[in-house]
Amino acid sequence: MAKKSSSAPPVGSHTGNGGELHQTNTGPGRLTTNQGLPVADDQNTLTVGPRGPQLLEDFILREKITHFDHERIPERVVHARGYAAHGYFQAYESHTELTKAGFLQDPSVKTPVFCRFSTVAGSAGSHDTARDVRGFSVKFYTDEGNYDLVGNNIPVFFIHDAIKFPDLIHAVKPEPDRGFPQAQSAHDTFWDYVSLSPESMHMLMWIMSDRAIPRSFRMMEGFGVHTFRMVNAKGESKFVKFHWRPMLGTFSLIWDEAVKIGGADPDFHRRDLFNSIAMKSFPEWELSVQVFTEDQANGFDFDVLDPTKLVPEEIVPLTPLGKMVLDRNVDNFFAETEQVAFCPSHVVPGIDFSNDPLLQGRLFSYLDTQLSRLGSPNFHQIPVNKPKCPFANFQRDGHMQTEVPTGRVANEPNSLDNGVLREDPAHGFTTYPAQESGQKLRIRTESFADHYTQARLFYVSMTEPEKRHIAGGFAFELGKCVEPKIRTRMLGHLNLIDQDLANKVAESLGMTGKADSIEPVVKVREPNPSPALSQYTKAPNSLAGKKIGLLTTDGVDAKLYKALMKSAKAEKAIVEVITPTIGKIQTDKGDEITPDHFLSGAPSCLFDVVVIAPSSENAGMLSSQSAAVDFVRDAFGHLKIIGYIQSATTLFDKASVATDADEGVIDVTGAKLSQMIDVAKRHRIWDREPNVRAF
Ligand code: HDE
Repeated sequence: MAKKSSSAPPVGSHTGNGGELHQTNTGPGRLTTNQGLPVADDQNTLTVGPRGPQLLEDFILREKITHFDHERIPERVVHARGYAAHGYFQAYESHTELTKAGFLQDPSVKTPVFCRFSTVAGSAGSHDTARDVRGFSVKFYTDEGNYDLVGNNIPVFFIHDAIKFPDLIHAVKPEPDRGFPQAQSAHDTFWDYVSLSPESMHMLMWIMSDRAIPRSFRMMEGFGVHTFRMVNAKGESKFVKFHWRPMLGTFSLIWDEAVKIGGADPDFHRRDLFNSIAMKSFPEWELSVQVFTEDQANGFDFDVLDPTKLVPEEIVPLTPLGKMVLDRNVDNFFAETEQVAFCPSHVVPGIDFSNDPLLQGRLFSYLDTQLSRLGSPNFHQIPVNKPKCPFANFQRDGHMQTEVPTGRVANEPNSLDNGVLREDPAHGFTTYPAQESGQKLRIRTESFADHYTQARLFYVSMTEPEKRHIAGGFAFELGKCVEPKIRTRMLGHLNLIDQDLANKVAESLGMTGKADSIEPVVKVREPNPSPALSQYTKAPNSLAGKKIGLLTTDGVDAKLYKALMKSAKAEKAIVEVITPTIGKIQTDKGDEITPDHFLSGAPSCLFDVVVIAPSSENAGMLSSQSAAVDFVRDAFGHLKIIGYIQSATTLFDKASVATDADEGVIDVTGAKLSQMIDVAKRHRIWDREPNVRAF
């Protein structure tokens, strides 16, 4: 007889902290088949003799492999890569005048939410830091049913009309003949399409800006994009635009840094969200609306139904509604993050739509795509999608029906079930009775025709570093286009947006004077800058939520280490220790430290601020490591605040970074550490940029 290998230890029943979202297991410790049969051996298939053929009879093997073979479902056609968490929303006060939506009435009520962030173009396995718009979807499990606010981190969109969406997405996805590039807009089909669609110009400015490479989901704004309606109990309606503002402030990566993070940690954003919540440093966002009447909207010099336009906050300021806190990681990525189904048509009484043609198209698309993605019209029964309030109707059957509806009747009206389920005209959803009339037309309204003024508005509202990055973004992406005609066409559009921007991009491409001449349909107007559009104008001076990387060695100065930990904690930041090897190190006082990373796996792009502090005995060894040299050089190139102690100077020499290069390179010996912490709150040394990246 062949000797049997030992079976894996029994698996206990899994109970996560979610309470309701986990699979049912049998008794503790017992592994079974899906039919509940206890499994005696889960490691060896049934064979004839010890080396003989496998038997078809082995139903345990077949059940396990068959289930595995069908584990994957289609990924989302857009927003395939995402990460999510649970939390709650709480209104600051009652907003009765504005809306009758129940979850905005009572400040003592915490409405559970599920929030998913995503990139758009890449597939589920792509990297987090691609240049892309980020999805920002929130499902509010309200007492009146689920409300889904399915937004993005950019307040405008590429196109006016839903009928163009498949073309836009086909253009940005990998080119169909060759199947690349993955998760990138920097290729011919994308730029060819958008350069032939002038309505994309405003969104392109945002996509080429720092907004498209956020530092963290926790430091990212969100927008409903379209104009929506809010309706109060008196039936009065106002238009609204939704805004989410992160309490930590809005911050971004530097492009070169984003590219390097893509290799060093493709899960950078999801790891960041997961770890923050696990450490109980819960991310928060304020939900606000811009509220305006139809009359006000008629007075604007753009059409509020046009999703390529925003309403400047200088014209309509934000009204804060409440706060969202994400305080619980998912128990199971597939069951929750992957299977969640958001849908812009999931509204509650008090929230309604506008005639934005992009929004109207979305109202159809989401349910439709979810039918094929989740495989059945019963996907609302999946725990993460299920309303937390009671729900009941006479919809029946279908694939994967998991409920057992009882009773003889599945129709209404009926007189057989004592009228249990009936409509509720007093509380049910009623559509706002907007007055509509007109011919049926397939045309583009002239009120959407100005494609350049708000693109210019965005550019002129930026700070100098933000402007530089936009120019750099265009130059990088157009430089990746093979067809020169795409570049000359785009330069023609940029000439209409801003001459200086167009010149910078043309110069970077070596194509000065090569722009196409493009005639706008309507004259480009000179907008008043909107400082609210610049993320760095309103960024807080703060280290909260950020990460300091301490590159050190055995024998690290215990005093410095402790002082750094203490200062970081006081600023709500964290310190992670990086050493050339991952084993424990000792301070000069003999205390043990377990490093968080070993050097070759943790380049400086993973940290917001770095401190280089080897012991004097090990400084030579550290400076002989190319990863350490790159660590310092990249931190400087990425405009980071760099702290150092004297023993690090050889390493700085090797990295060609002068220790007195600028105010961001700081000796942190003794009391000078607090000076570094203060400077680090500024996030980057923007003035360094022209010295490290000539434009
Ligand atoms: Fe989406 N979008 N979209 N979109 N969208 C989807 O629905 C679609 C648009 C957004 O985390 C899909 O379930 C059309 C704007 C987010 O699960 C699909 C149009 C905005 C997510 C779909 C748009 C968004 C999606 C793919 C043009 C910002 C991820 C998978 C009319 C306001 C949701 C799915 C999640 C997902 C269609 C444009 C946001 C195919 C047709 C504008 C955040 O239904």
